[in-house]
Amino acid sequence: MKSRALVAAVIGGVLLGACGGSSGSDESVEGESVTVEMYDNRFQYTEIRIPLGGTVDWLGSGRNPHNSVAADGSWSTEDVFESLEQLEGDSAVLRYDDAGEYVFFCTFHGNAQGDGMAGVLIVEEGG
Ligand SMILES: [Cu+2]
Repeated sequence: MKSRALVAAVIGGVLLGACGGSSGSDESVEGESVTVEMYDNRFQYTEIRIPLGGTVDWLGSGRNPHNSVAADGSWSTEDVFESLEQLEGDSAVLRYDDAGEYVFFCTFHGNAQGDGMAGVLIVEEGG
């Protein structure tokens, strides 16, 4: 088990390296219903854009428990998952009906200042 985890970690490192250039803008996604995997220990996307009424499926995809919580306290995956500990395969779909720009973070691996496991969700008003 231990060596297997190590191999997975090495492969992950290679894949990350292959992606190259951490310009900061290559981790963004846009859509009406977006899935964001919560890895160990980072979000798949750090900038997410959805229209008003759009959804985000916050999906556990690591060995550690994760969650996504708005820094301003306006929403949390706990609202629908009823726990802050989402493990691999645990899904929490949230619908956003208030436009705004929300800093979000994982309470275990980030903070409300946007450090560590964190990102920005932008809910855009329709035209
Ligand atoms: Cu986390």
